[in-house]
Amino acid sequence: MKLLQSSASPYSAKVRMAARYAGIAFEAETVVTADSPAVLVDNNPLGKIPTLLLDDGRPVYDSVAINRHLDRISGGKLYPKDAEAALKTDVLEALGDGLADCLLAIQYEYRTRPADKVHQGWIDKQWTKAKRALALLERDPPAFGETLTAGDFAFAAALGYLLIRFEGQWEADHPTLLGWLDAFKERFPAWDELKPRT
Ligand SMILES: N[C@@H](CCC(=O)N[C@@H](CS)C(=O)NCC(=O)O)C(=O)O
Repeated sequence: MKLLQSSASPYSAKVRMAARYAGIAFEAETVVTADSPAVLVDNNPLGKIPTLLLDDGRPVYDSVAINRHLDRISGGKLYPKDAEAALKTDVLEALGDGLADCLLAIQYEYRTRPADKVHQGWIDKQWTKAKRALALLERDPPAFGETLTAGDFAFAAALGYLLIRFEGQWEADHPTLLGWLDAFKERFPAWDELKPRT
């Protein structure tokens, strides 16, 4: 299998970590989405990463579909079977991915518009959403189960993205989240290798 991905992408980091945890090997190909390379857009019309190419050539996207696939081929290593635990995992994955969506929207606003066209109101709105998510998680951090889940990887990946792209803007107000990340790293020593990086 080949994963089209990038080092900084939080959804790519989520999938990289989940695959490692589930014991599934893949070849990683770094793509620049802004260039719309053929290998990406011919396989995913949305031109987004991560996109997983199966050995038979079929593409799988988005990151939730990839994680679900990894879960099935690993015999259920990423999503709990118990209904209550599965519900918590799904919502945590959605919150981690949704937090990343807000952060990406801010980055794209700066990256894709000329400086005089950057819409500060849009940026503020996305940052407000991100801060609400962080405040909720700071008050009520996700409890670790006996094993890590797709939810834990999504949340860790979003925090990793915050660390590289929003450094100094959130850490002081969220000591519990930094503590959660430390506890995650203890449970997942490959964090330093697979986390979002610039
Ligand atoms: N919901 C998608 C989001 C993927 C996504 O937005 N990835 C970004 C990179 S982190 C991307 O490909 N951006 C390029 C674009 O939107 O054109 C997922 O979970 O995989």
